[in-house]
Amino acid sequence: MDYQIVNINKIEQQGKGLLSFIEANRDVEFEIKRLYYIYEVPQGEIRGYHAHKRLKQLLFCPHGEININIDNGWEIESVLLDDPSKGLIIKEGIWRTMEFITEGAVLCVVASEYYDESDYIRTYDEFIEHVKGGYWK
Ligand code: T46
Repeated sequence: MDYQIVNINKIEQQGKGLLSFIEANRDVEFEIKRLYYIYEVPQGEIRGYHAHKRLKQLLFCPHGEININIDNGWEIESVLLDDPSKGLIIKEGIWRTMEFITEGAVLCVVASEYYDESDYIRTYDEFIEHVKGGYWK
Protein backbone atom coordinates (compact mmCIF):
# COMPACT_ATOMS: atom_id res chain seq x y z
CA MET A 1 0.00 0.00 0.00
CA ASP A 2 1.36 3.37 -0.99
CA TYR A 3 1.50 5.30 2.26
CA GLN A 4 4.18 6.35 4.71
CA ILE A 5 4.17 6.95 8.43
CA VAL A 6 6.57 9.74 9.25
CA ASN A 7 7.96 11.35 12.39
CA ILE A 8 7.24 15.05 12.47
CA ASN A 9 10.09 17.16 13.88
CA LYS A 10 9.68 17.57 17.62
CA ILE A 11 11.55 19.76 20.05
CA GLU A 12 11.12 19.15 23.74
CA GLN A 13 11.84 21.98 26.12
CA GLN A 14 12.11 20.97 29.76
CA GLY A 15 9.00 22.07 31.62
CA LYS A 16 7.78 24.16 28.67
CA GLY A 17 6.15 21.55 26.48
CA LEU A 18 6.85 20.50 22.93
CA LEU A 19 7.10 22.20 19.57
CA SER A 20 6.64 20.45 16.24
CA PHE A 21 7.20 21.80 12.75
CA ILE A 22 7.05 20.82 9.10
CA GLU A 23 9.26 22.58 6.57
CA ALA A 24 8.25 22.91 2.93
CA ASN A 25 10.64 21.23 0.46
CA ARG A 26 12.46 19.51 3.34
CA ASP A 27 10.02 17.38 5.29
CA VAL A 28 7.60 16.53 2.48
CA GLU A 29 8.54 15.52 -1.04
CA PHE A 30 5.74 17.51 -2.67
CA GLU A 31 5.32 21.26 -2.90
CA ILE A 32 2.93 22.45 -0.18
CA LYS A 33 0.13 24.53 -1.69
CA ARG A 34 -2.52 24.30 1.00
CA LEU A 35 -3.05 23.64 4.68
CA TYR A 36 -6.45 22.86 6.16
CA TYR A 37 -7.72 21.47 9.43
CA ILE A 38 -10.87 19.77 10.60
CA TYR A 39 -12.16 20.21 14.13
CA GLU A 40 -15.25 20.19 16.38
CA VAL A 41 -16.18 16.85 14.88
CA PRO A 42 -18.49 14.83 17.16
CA GLN A 43 -16.81 11.83 18.78
CA GLY A 44 -17.23 8.71 16.62
CA GLU A 45 -18.10 10.66 13.47
CA ILE A 46 -16.57 9.40 10.23
CA ARG A 47 -15.65 11.80 7.41
CA GLY A 48 -14.04 11.27 4.05
CA TYR A 49 -15.40 8.48 1.81
CA HIS A 50 -13.50 9.68 -1.21
CA ALA A 51 -10.20 9.42 -3.09
CA HIS A 52 -8.14 11.86 -5.12
CA LYS A 53 -6.85 11.65 -8.67
CA ARG A 54 -3.67 13.69 -8.14
CA LEU A 55 -3.59 15.08 -4.60
CA LYS A 56 -0.83 14.07 -2.18
CA GLN A 57 -1.21 14.91 1.50
CA LEU A 58 0.44 14.72 4.90
CA LEU A 59 -2.09 14.20 7.68
CA PHE A 60 -1.42 14.64 11.37
CA CYS A 61 -3.42 15.00 14.53
CA PRO A 62 -2.07 17.67 16.91
CA HIS A 63 -4.78 16.90 19.48
CA GLY A 64 -6.71 13.71 20.20
CA GLU A 65 -6.93 10.48 18.24
CA ILE A 66 -8.15 9.90 14.71
CA ASN A 67 -8.17 6.60 12.88
CA ILE A 68 -7.42 6.85 9.17
CA ASN A 69 -8.67 3.96 7.05
CA ILE A 70 -6.99 3.69 3.67
CA ASP A 71 -7.99 1.48 0.77
CA ASN A 72 -6.13 1.15 -2.54
CA GLY A 73 -8.79 -1.07 -4.13
CA TRP A 74 -6.97 -4.27 -3.17
CA GLU A 75 -6.11 -3.84 0.50
CA ILE A 76 -7.51 -1.89 3.44
CA GLU A 77 -5.31 -0.70 6.29
CA SER A 78 -5.76 1.59 9.28
CA VAL A 79 -3.36 4.06 10.80
CA LEU A 80 -4.14 5.56 14.20
CA LEU A 81 -2.97 9.15 14.52
CA ASP A 82 -2.60 9.32 18.28
CA ASP A 83 0.51 11.45 18.69
CA PRO A 84 1.06 15.02 17.43
CA SER A 85 4.45 14.00 16.02
CA LYS A 86 3.08 11.12 13.94
CA GLY A 87 2.27 11.90 10.32
CA LEU A 88 0.69 9.92 7.51
CA ILE A 89 1.52 10.62 3.88
CA ILE A 90 -1.05 9.41 1.39
CA LYS A 91 -0.78 9.83 -2.33
CA GLU A 92 -3.29 9.75 -5.16
CA GLY A 93 -5.62 6.82 -5.74
CA ILE A 94 -6.39 5.99 -2.09
CA TRP A 95 -9.94 5.81 -0.74
CA ARG A 96 -9.95 7.22 2.79
CA THR A 97 -12.19 7.62 5.80
CA MET A 98 -11.27 9.46 8.97
CA GLU A 99 -12.86 8.33 12.23
CA PHE A 100 -12.71 10.88 15.03
CA ILE A 101 -12.08 8.65 18.03
CA THR A 102 -11.84 11.27 20.76
CA GLU A 103 -13.92 14.35 21.45
CA GLY A 104 -12.15 17.52 20.28
CA ALA A 105 -9.68 15.72 18.00
CA VAL A 106 -8.14 17.93 15.31
CA LEU A 107 -7.03 16.73 11.89
CA CYS A 108 -4.42 18.88 10.12
CA VAL A 109 -3.51 18.31 6.50
CA VAL A 110 -0.84 19.77 4.25
CA ALA A 111 -1.65 19.24 0.61
CA SER A 112 0.15 19.30 -2.73
CA GLU A 113 -2.63 21.12 -4.62
CA TYR A 114 -5.14 23.90 -4.19
CA TYR A 115 -8.69 22.79 -3.49
CA ASP A 116 -10.21 21.39 -6.66
CA GLU A 117 -13.50 19.51 -6.52
CA SER A 118 -12.78 17.89 -9.91
CA ASP A 119 -9.85 16.03 -8.29
CA TYR A 120 -12.22 14.14 -5.96
CA ILE A 121 -13.60 10.67 -6.60
CA ARG A 122 -16.67 10.59 -4.39
CA THR A 123 -18.23 7.21 -5.12
CA TYR A 124 -16.65 3.84 -4.36
CA ASP A 125 -17.69 2.41 -7.76
CA GLU A 126 -15.94 5.25 -9.56
CA PHE A 127 -12.88 4.73 -7.34
CA ILE A 128 -12.67 1.02 -8.21
CA GLU A 129 -13.10 1.88 -11.88
CA HIS A 130 -10.30 4.45 -11.52
CA VAL A 131 -7.78 2.11 -9.88
CA LYS A 132 -8.68 -1.16 -11.57
CA GLY A 133 -10.11 -0.09 -14.91
CA GLY A 134 -12.66 -2.52 -16.33
CA TYR A 135 -10.76 -5.65 -15.24
CA TRP A 136 -12.42 -6.11 -11.85
CA LYS A 137 -15.91 -6.74 -13.23
C1 T46 B 1 -9.25 14.69 2.45
C2 T46 B 1 -9.64 14.53 3.88
C3 T46 B 1 -8.52 14.02 4.74
C4 T46 B 1 -12.96 23.51 0.54
O1 T46 B 1 -13.69 24.40 0.08
N1 T46 B 1 -11.61 23.71 0.58
C5 T46 B 1 -10.77 22.75 1.08
O2 T46 B 1 -9.54 22.95 1.09
C6 T46 B 1 -11.32 21.52 1.55
C7 T46 B 1 -10.42 20.44 2.11
C8 T46 B 1 -12.68 21.35 1.50
N2 T46 B 1 -13.48 22.34 1.01
C9 T46 B 1 -14.93 22.15 1.02
C10 T46 B 1 -15.45 21.01 0.16
C11 T46 B 1 -16.72 20.60 0.87
O3 T46 B 1 -17.78 21.45 0.47
O4 T46 B 1 -15.31 21.81 2.36
C12 T46 B 1 -16.42 20.89 2.35
C13 T46 B 1 -16.08 19.66 3.15
O5 T46 B 1 -15.10 18.87 2.45
P1 T46 B 1 -15.11 17.28 2.49
O6 T46 B 1 -16.49 16.78 2.64
O7 T46 B 1 -14.31 16.79 1.30
O8 T46 B 1 -14.31 17.00 3.83
P2 T46 B 1 -13.70 15.63 4.37
O9 T46 B 1 -13.40 15.82 5.79
O10 T46 B 1 -14.55 14.47 3.99
O11 T46 B 1 -12.33 15.45 3.53
C14 T46 B 1 -11.24 16.34 3.72
C15 T46 B 1 -10.66 16.76 2.37
O12 T46 B 1 -11.70 17.33 1.56
C16 T46 B 1 -10.05 15.61 1.61
O13 T46 B 1 -9.27 16.11 0.54
O14 T46 B 1 -8.41 13.96 1.96
O15 T46 B 1 -10.20 15.71 4.47
